[in-house]
Amino acid sequence: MAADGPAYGLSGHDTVVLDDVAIAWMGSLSELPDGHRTASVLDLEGRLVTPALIDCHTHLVHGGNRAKEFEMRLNGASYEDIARAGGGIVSTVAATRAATEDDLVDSALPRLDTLLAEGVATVEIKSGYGLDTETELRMLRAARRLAELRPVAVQTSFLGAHAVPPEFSGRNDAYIDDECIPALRVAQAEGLVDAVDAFCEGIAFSPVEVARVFDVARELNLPVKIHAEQLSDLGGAAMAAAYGALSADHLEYLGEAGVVALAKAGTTAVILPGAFYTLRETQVPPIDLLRENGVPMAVATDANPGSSPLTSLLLTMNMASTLFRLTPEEALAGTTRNAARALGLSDRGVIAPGLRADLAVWDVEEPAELVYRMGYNPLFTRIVGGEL
Ligand code: DI6
Ligand code: FE
Repeated sequence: MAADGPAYGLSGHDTVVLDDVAIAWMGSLSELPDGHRTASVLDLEGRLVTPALIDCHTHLVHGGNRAKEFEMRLNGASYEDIARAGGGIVSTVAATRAATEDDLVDSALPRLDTLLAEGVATVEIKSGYGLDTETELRMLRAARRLAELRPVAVQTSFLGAHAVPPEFSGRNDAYIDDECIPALRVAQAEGLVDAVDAFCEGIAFSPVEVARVFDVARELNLPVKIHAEQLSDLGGAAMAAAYGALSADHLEYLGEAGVVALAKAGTTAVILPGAFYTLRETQVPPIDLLRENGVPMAVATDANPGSSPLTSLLLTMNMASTLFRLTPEEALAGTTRNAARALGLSDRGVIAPGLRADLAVWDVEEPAELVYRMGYNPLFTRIVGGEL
């Protein structure tokens, strides 16, 4: 198998031996140890091999879509018009509550397939459009089912603190105590939760409210992550860092104190250019500060029906470079090594002996091509858990 030179964290080795689900050996073909000589050979004819891609922040499972609302807005409708027509996040909550588990799986599959076709082998999927116990559980079950239906690893995040549902309007504390936290406990008991996420924002939950959910996550031994500083700086990222958060995501309005807090805690910054683009945001996340402070940066689609109806991770990498000035090397690290970090997964995201044999093989001459093109898919093949 071909790999690239030393940059991009790629090995430069021409041969990788896969042992079942793991990488057993890598090096030069002329030095292949005797024990591996009987392995079957797949000649990739000099193609580029990278770790399989990881989309570490998605809301892939949900009912309905918001194309009508998109159209209304572009035809001049106001926010109130859209709300009166039942639009916004509440409309996705209603559609998700009305959907069966099969409906949720069926509607998510084409979105998932679009990601997989571009070399993705691990996807994080959040709940958060149910906002009642029954529907949050149904979303998480649907997310788990996707991993049985396709060769992909799914990491779930419980996002009960995504929005206040209409029946709790103006009663954030009651929602958190009486619905969100009990739902989290049940979901965790059923093995449906890998991490706990929350939307910390003026239109969602305050740092103090989120901390109450995170206290329960800590009690349940679940790692936390946070949507923070997307529209304003409430100090959500620093609060999450104090809980040892795996990641803080969005971060357009993150200030220097927040950056320093992330660096101290080893929290990964997940940047989401799809939401920035869709919302026509102009405030760019503090990339230079994150870089200077050594905060690992991941890049993800934020695939969701409202603020980021985006299911191309390659296009997302291009956006991260063009809109936020990540280097192509940083963009690729953002969907491999650092995306694995954002999920707390130490067994993937790089090509190294002992790690999962999740690889993407590309018809490109150099890695920057993966980031530079828009709307072009050079994937040759995907190897997931050692399987072609
Ligand atoms: N950040 C967002 O931009 C969205 N959720 C989030 O946590 C919006 C989700 C939606 O509009 O459906
Ligand atoms: Fe999100």
